[in-house]
Amino acid sequence: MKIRKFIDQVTVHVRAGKGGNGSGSFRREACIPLGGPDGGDGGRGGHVIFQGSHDVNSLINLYFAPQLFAENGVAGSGRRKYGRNGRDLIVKVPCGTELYNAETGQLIVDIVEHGQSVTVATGGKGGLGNVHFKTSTHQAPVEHTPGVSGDEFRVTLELKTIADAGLLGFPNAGKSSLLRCVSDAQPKVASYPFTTLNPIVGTVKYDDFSQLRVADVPGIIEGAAEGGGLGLRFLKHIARSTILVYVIDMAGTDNRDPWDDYVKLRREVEQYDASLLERPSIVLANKMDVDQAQENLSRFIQETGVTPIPLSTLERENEGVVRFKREIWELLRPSPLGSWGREGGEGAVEAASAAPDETLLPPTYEGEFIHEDALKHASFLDLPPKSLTKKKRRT
Ligand SMILES: Nc1nc2c(ncn2[C@@H]2O[C@H](COP(=O)(O)OP(=O)(O)OP(=O)(O)O)[C@@H](O)[C@H]2O)c(=O)[nH]1
Ligand SMILES: [Mg+2]
Repeated sequence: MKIRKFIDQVTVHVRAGKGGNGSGSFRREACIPLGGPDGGDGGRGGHVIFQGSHDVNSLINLYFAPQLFAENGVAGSGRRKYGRNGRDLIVKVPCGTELYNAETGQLIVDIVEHGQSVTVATGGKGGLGNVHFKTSTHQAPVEHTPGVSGDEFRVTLELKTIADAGLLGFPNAGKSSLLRCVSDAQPKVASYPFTTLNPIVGTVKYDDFSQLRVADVPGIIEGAAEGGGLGLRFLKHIARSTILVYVIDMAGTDNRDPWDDYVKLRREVEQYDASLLERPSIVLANKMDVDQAQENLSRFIQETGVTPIPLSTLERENEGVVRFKREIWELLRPSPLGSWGREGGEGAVEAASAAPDETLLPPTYEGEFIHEDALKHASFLDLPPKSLTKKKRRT
């Protein structure tokens, strides 16, 4: 049986909750004649909220449960009691999900950040109870209004992986092998084409604690733009990458010409989106451990005028692999983790060695006084110097 594990496009039915009805009730109590109207309002219907989350990496949950209905508001009741609002439905989606209106094809929102919340369908307003219709000349109103329906429509979600660098190449070029070398990700590697069927993102870690995300997507073949192989479906996962990395099999496995591969790859990318060719790119000559590769590399440079980084993914500490890691770092300059909001761009190494900016450091005890009595009961605390503690004033 074929099991689907990765879904990057799905259409769901979104329905916000209906508002609760207003109540048409009258106060009835012993010794209170003519109690008057006391019907409360209905509660608001629940919203349908989409929220970006690092904890999910596929739209598979929505594929199997595409009906996203928020709770209806509760009706109002006597004694002027308001109905409860319907509970909001929060739908977690991976960062990089675009939401479109399925009927009009219009982009609703692009969710790119963890925690980013967007109310896509608003719950209907609750109805009014009969207390609102009381006037001096109309003292026993029976009028009350029903709750309004919430928004309801179909939404198409499209996931476009967010990574700093995207690996592009023909099947068997060694993209997954490279990702295994530079990151902790463990994509499957085998000598048959289309080993990788889903995009996989790996995190490359550096000594200064900075990180970069590299995406491996299924191989692209000639004619992918017309739907060949796995088509261009997966190029959208590369489209958000800041850097494009062309992985070329320099050994010319299966009688392929590496220089042709490079031209064809660029052509397919151009057919998908010509603006992608203007992105910064790196060309890698893989499988340089094979005898034929050196000869092919000279011809590659001659034919294309591009000098790629020669590497072999058979060893993790290969010179070319290390150079590739350094090059993507140089191009992107990620900021080291834990730098209290310091932005990238200045260069992580310089940033780490530079004198710390006072405003960016975490708060200290300075200027804060802790009462002596409080300290006696808090022996487990990492106590500040005595001078910072304040003596109890005796009166
Ligand atoms: N000799 C040699 N073989 C390599 C090298 N890198 C990868 N291979 C082999 O090439 C074959 C394909 O490697 P993969 O990493 O699966 O290639 P891929 O580009 O991810 O392929 P798809 O997922 O099918 O698109 C495997 O048999 C690897 O062992 C290398 O540097 N030298
Ligand atoms: Mg692969």
